[in-house]
Amino acid sequence: MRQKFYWQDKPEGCNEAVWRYEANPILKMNHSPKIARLFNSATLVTDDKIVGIFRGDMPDCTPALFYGESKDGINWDIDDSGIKIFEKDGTPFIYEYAYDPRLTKIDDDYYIIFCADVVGPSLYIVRTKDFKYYEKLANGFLPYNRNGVLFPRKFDDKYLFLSRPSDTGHTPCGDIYISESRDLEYWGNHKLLMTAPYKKSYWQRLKIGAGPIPIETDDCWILIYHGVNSTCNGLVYSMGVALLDKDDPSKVLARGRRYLMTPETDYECMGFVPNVVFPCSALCDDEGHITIYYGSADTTLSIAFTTVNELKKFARENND
Ligand code: BMA
Repeated sequence: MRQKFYWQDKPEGCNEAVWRYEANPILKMNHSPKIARLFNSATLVTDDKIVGIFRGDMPDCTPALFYGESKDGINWDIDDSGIKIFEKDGTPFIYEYAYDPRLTKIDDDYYIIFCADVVGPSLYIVRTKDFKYYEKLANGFLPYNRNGVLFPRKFDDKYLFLSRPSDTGHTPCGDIYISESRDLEYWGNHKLLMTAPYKKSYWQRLKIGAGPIPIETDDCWILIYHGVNSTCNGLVYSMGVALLDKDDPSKVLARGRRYLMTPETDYECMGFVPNVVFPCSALCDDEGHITIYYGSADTTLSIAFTTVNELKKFARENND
């Protein structure tokens, strides 16, 4: 079925596998008096709308999570009161800040995975049925960890999860691990999936982290991820792609040595943290159209377009 979300054809003369929306960024600074910057955010298509969990930095610079809805994926109605999360016993989940959400649906439940600081940055999984009441599951992962991504279905009786163990600060290294669980609370059988550095591939030589929820295709999973390079002017965050085995995603079939996208435009190169493209979600329809949502320079939210075939071709052709 054709997409319900906004998607643009590849511009004539474009030789890239991913092309930016011409009117980026879609969400700009000071969206509301309560949200100064909206960037690394997660979206998902439901039956009648597109929903989003947004990372918004408040005017005191605290990162927090906000819920929003859209008809087209570009124009968003965002509730700036912020989502409130509860422990299973009904008491509030207390954290200092929360950021970089991912969003997926399994059966009738939506799951938000994000990093929050309770005793240092750690990953949490929250379940909601209606985007009104948010219940946190038991803490599945030890601190410190970031970039939690839950596969959108079970593999036999197991859920699969990607994460990037880290440290308390601007982690100087980081690899992607895959873990499994039968109940979304007890996680184990952790395996190393992908490392940084990788071959002669400088854009991803410092650290990497899973991006959007992986996209299932007829013969593999597409994993869009971010990779970081360290320069004398600070860190540069780019976007890349790998293909994982359809039945056993702990096997990497192909991984692009080139980046898919690196900061090039003003809104990616200038902002609170310059030189950052940070993907947290990708909408995909039955015809293979893909719209990637990515944070630009930790300041605004942007989108870029591609297709299932473009990403597979890119990963396979650059897998050297
Ligand atoms: C990472 C995360 C992201 C951020 C990126 C660039 O460590 O904190 O939220 O976009 O750094 O600042």
